[in-house]
Amino acid sequence: MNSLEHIAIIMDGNGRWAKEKGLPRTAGHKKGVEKVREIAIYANKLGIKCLTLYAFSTENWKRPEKEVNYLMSLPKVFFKAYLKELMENNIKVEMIGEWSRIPDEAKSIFKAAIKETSKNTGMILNFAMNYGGRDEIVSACKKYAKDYKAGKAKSLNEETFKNYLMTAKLPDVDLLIRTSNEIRLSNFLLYEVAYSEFIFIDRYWPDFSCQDLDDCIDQYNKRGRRFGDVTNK
Ligand code: V0D
Repeated sequence: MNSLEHIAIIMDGNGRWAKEKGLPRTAGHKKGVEKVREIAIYANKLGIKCLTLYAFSTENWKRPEKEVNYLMSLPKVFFKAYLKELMENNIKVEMIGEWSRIPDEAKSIFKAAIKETSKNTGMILNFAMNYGGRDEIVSACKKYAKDYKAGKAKSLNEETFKNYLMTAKLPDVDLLIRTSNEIRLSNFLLYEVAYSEFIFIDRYWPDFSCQDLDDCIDQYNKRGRRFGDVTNK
């Protein structure tokens, strides 16, 4: 069986879920938050080391201001409702993305949650917030150039470059799941998914279940990952 340390999920379909039910989009997002809790607790119980969730992309700023504001209120809703449970489950919260544009209130809530859970040793629940894969790579290049200029840089190769990415300390992504039947990467973890398995599931994120996660993991385990090598690692 292939080891499965890091799962990344593009949580798509909240708007469509709501529309089909005749509800406002915000109702879909709210349901989506509850789903984040359910899946995170379950993944931690399964022994997954890291779960990266695409919460807000650099593209999402183009949405109507009201929706953006609502989305930015969700981290607070999430932590208010579930921080205690995250602590009880030994889950550690982390974040990747470009912090600068995040509203101050949301930013201070993240910081508090990251700090409060920093000593937990269970699963890393990693939120991608105002994250873009190309932006991450360009930022890494800039950081490297700065180190190079200061004479602090090691020679550049795939391994040393990884250290400049926001995911430097995280294991490689083994499995990437996208819900809602969209077959695109949408600028999510570009460098990190070089050898990942991809699963696109026809299920809106609010309807995604622990059983669905089990099914994805079963599928992952059935696929022999070979890294271009003939031996099955
Ligand atoms: C809406 C589906 C949790 C996707 C899930 C700011 C769209 C629910 C968070 C969250 C969102 C983020 C950071 C954090 C704690 C919780 C979240 C956003 C959207 C965008 F530290 N759900 N969630 N953030 N949705």
